[in-house]
Amino acid sequence: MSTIFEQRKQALTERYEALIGRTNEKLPYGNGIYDRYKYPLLTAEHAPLIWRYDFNEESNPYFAERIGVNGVFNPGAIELNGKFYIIARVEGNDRKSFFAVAESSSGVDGFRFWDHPVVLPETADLDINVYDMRLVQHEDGWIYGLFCTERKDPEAAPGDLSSAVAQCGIARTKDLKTWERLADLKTGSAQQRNVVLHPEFVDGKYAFYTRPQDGFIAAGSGGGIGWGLSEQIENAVITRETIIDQRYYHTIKEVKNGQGPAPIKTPLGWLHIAHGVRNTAAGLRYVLYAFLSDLAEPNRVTHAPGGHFIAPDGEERVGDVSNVVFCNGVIARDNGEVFIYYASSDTRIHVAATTVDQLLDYVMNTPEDPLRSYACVQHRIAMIDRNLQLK
Ligand code: M1P
Repeated sequence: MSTIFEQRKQALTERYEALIGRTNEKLPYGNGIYDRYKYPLLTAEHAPLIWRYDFNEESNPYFAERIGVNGVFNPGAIELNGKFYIIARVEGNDRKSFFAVAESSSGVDGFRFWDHPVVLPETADLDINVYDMRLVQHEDGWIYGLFCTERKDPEAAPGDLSSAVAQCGIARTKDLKTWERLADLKTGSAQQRNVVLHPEFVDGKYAFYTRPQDGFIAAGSGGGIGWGLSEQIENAVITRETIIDQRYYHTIKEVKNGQGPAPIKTPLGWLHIAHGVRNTAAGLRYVLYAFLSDLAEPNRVTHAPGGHFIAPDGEERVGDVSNVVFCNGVIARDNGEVFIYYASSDTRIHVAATTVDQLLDYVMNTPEDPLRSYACVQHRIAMIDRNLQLK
């Protein structure tokens, strides 16, 4: 007769292995721009059992979960030596996030976390929470991870336990295992989130996409996605920050926006995926949008399709922070395939598959947001009339 410990350990192990081994499949139809996959790639249930359960029967006779995982979301991504790696934001039941690497041979299923989460060195100003790492293979030879480091606001009034300061942390690695922490990015903005390193030098300098903001949540006077250069990456400083992708009234990015992963280099320009946020009676709604910028001047937007590119759909709509899709990881393969890794509702990770050709077609042929209902109708009627001629 086996013990409770043995029964539970065996049943949970079998369930875990079935989850990791599950084959994913493209959902039918798609929209001609990208294809979603049926199953999330990573969820809290994908966190290894050795992270959550004490495997010693004497100290854990019920095989009870000791250190729970609440969610796995907002992944950075990279392809190295033919393998696909996601660096996920893993949030414990205690609300603290950390980074962990999961590896797959296909990029669309079979993601398995390495045994140990990332040990991210700290600076003298200790991080309280870290999240949303953007992985960038930079032309200087390092893989950089830029992430949000959050600390309690030292200026907060007594009793205010919520005010926080977000800034951009920088770490680098060659193998995703050993990380060197550099000083946090310095800019003139009170807060920064969604900072991304451009993969190439621009005018011999390190180039950053930023998102200046006045408050921890509110962008305030922060007008959109910013851009700045730094002479060096160690003790990086941006002295001049300009807005390259502005927020607008009554658009999908009215309240705030932020660069997603580092942009993809194509012969026709840099392809960007970003998120836009608007307010609703049900709270903030996060969607993804895309745009193209100039090859020689990545800070000059050349094509800006109107509306969202990916919006929460089906189960994606619900989670810890509902009505959110967020992307900080993409893999553009040498054969033109693109895997977009995105999270839904601060809870789980999905993949959408497309190609550079499809993305270029999308950004170059989708009309810009004309900012008024009447003008939107004119766009649509023009297409309807062309189609009627072709029917
Ligand atoms: O909860 C939605 C997202 O909110 C923040 O993004 P932003 O700074 O653009 O508002 C981040 O905390 C992000 O992690 C989170 O998914």
